[in-house]
Amino acid sequence: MLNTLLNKTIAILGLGKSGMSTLKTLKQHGVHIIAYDTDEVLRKEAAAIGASIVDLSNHDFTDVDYFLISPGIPHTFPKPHPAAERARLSGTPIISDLDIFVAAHSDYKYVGITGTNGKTTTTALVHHILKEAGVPAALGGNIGIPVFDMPILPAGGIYVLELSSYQLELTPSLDLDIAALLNITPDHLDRHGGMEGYIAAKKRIFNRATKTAGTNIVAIDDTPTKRIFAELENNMPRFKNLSVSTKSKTADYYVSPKGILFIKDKETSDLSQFENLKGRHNWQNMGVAWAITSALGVSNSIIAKAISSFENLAHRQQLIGTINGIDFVNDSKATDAEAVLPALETFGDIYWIAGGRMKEGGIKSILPTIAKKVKRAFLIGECAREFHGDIKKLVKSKRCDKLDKAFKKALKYAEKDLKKGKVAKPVILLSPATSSFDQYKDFEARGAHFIQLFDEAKAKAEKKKA
Ligand code: UMA
Repeated sequence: MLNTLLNKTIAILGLGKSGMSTLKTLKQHGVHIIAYDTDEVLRKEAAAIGASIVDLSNHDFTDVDYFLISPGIPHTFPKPHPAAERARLSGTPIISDLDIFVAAHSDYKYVGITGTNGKTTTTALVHHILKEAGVPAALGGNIGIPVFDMPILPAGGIYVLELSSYQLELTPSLDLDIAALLNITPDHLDRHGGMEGYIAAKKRIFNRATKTAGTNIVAIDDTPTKRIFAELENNMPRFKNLSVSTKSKTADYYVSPKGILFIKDKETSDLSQFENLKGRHNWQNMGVAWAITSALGVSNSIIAKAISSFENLAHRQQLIGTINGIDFVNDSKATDAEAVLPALETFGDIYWIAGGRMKEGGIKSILPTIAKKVKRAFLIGECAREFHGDIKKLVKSKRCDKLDKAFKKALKYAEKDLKKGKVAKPVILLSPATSSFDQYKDFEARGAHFIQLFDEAKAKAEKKKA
């Protein structure tokens, strides 16, 4: 329990969502906290809650029992934050909010879900299915809900956690009942010293602090996850190891090219019926969510019913509305090329808004799909010039710098093409293939801006009609 921390000193670096939430909870339990953030407003807020404000970059950590670092601040690659170096020198464990939470609430069941793409949808879906099945459950982690903001559940409750590679590196106390991995493609490589480091971080989801039994679920549709599943079968024979696949018929959960889910070869459900979770990538998400909730004892009929009532999440292929026959889809969460593919594959006649701060590899790996599916591209942010260079011979492309301009131009061209009968059902899709940090606080702020522009355009169109 948190009382064991009563006479300890915890240093918190980064007072964003997770740091501030931890600070508030620990202060309520009388823990001594020293804290720092480069943002002065956050420092003042923390001081008002009772933290001692100390610049941790210059701190001698010998008086600190645990060093809690925000997941976005590097502690190893590309270069450790000076405070992380100091903590390491003095032997202070470097941990996350999750590590304190799970150690302090060890009586509950935990489900953890990771993967490069789809983890937010799958985590929210698992939580929704459990709720519909009448199981007390709470949702948190990388999904945007810091673990200390989750409610304390009644006995028998299940915490469903979305876990990022950053968090997995900082949570040695993790002791999941069910650990699930969706997919691994290159992402955050600078933070993990390359692909092998990234794979190693993802693999940590299967480490258990104490448990000697449980369930591991792996979607085996890419090379790294296939390799990891083989390792689990060899090294963790006392655990139940289940595979999910949209490619391999021998997987425990196999989804056929038509979307039929077979569980251990038995036809169980037609996943293509779920209009709220369109696209093949969602078959993988549903397959994994099905395997998790089934392992927790939920019946197939309740799972199917719950999936049909699931509301898809904001910023992930979120249909925000229609103006004069043109659909607007906010996919701001698609922060790398791999994450953009599902949206490009799902929609037709795409007027694509992309760009921002480029990730490793840019969009080179998806050029054939861009050429096939995009009618026109409108490029924004730091990498607009580079993306334009990549695609200008394949599709009509314009550099727009800011989202406002890209939105206006996309709408203008979609209206014109629709009027001329060049397209039947245009979709203006924000699916950036980049991080947002060159122009926005995060992908949510970028998506919110897109929605605001839509609301303004919709009001204008309605006024014109009236
Ligand atoms: N800061 C410093 N010094 C520095 C650098 C940063 O003080 O040198 C401060 C910043 O001013 C800021 C804080 O540290 O106040 C950074 O906060 P953060 O963004 O690292 O962390 P939180 O706001 O606590 O959000 C984190 C996750 N952020 C990251 O992993 C980058 C959120 O995931 C998560 O939802 C939240 O905890 C709740 O658990 C977001 C994310 O982008 C969605 N995740 C990545 C992803 O999905 O790809 C991994």
